[in-house]
Amino acid sequence: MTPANGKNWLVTWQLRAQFAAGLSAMYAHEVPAYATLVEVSGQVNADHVARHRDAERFGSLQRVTAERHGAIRVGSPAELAAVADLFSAFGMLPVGYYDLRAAAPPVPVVSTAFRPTAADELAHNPFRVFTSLLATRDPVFFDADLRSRVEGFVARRQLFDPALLARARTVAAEGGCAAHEARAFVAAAVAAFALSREPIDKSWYDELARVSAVAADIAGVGSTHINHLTPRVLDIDELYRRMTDRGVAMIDAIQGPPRTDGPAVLLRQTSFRALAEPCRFRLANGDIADGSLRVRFGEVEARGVALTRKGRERYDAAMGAPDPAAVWSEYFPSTDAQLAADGLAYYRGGDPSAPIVYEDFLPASAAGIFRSNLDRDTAARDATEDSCYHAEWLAGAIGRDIHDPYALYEEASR
Ligand code: OOG
Ligand code: NI
Repeated sequence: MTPANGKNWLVTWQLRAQFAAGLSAMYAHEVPAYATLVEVSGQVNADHVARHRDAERFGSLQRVTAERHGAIRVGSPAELAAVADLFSAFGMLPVGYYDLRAAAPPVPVVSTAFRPTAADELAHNPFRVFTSLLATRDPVFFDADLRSRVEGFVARRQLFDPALLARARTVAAEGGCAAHEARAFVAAAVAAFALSREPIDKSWYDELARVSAVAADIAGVGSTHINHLTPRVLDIDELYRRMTDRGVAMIDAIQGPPRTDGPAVLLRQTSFRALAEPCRFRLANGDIADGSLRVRFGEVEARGVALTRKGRERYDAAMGAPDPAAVWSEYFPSTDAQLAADGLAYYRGGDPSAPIVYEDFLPASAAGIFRSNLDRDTAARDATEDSCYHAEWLAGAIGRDIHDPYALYEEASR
């Protein structure tokens, strides 16, 4: 029987919306500061729309207020391939390649983002998940002995029930599933990203944490988890003030482009550390002891127009200045019309009143977000980087195309 989009059948974007809402409900329940963030974001957005005539040019109040991205981290290409299978059921495909090892200081991961790619899918629900893979092959971070023990540990664990993955592949192939089956499928997918309460092997976790807090978070435990879920706001400076007024200690700065009078470009983000959460450790003598870990945090973002390659080069140059805000106008014009005319940003059909929203991430910001939520940076070893991580390697390792974000923006602009 060919599935039709009726009330007995849910299509991909409807499942994606349920998945995002399910994760949000779980996260709000477990991380109270996230619930505060969502509440304040909603207020900031409503106030902003009430005061600014063109406030919805980057998306309707409804889309922006419902919008989220999440982040997860995995330990091997096989795990990343499983994530790709699961997310494909929700119409989320890998887009972009981010090498956070190139950040200063480096983070030992390479990443992609799973998201819808077609304009109508994005309009229905743009949920995306930034997904990082631990760079065990890079000798700058892992010596041969630790690498093999980490890879062995990861190979022995199972992040997802094989039945869930099989179901996801079927849902992806059929473009949706029967309404009466959706609840159980989405609930199982959401549950796979809950913070596990299983005891954690303390000596293994501590050994990894001494090398890299990211390695411990990824490979020190038997499961993966959503480590943040990010609402979108129309005015991130105002959000920052209001959260600070509520007593939530935000990181020092907003990452990404400075606030300017001209059109918002790319992505601005800020975050706060979540509180320590209770966990259980298994000690060397087999005893179980109560402990705590700070592994989940809060983040919020504002999105602007997507930049072309030429615009992105300008952006990177401006951000290289000691005070990007001070020199911004030397790099970017102050109107959409000029951004469009100069070929710096994407607009639908070239119409400067129709900006195309940036749907992706920024490596420097991502590294900053990682860092701000870790106790210590990763120590780089004195070794030659010969691991050959790159976008094509990642695509091959997970057996899927990794979409080029520029190609997607080009397509949307035509
Ligand atoms: C991902 C950090 C990157 C963003 O919004 O740039 C990120 C992580 O901490 O796992 O989510
Ligand atoms: Ni994030």
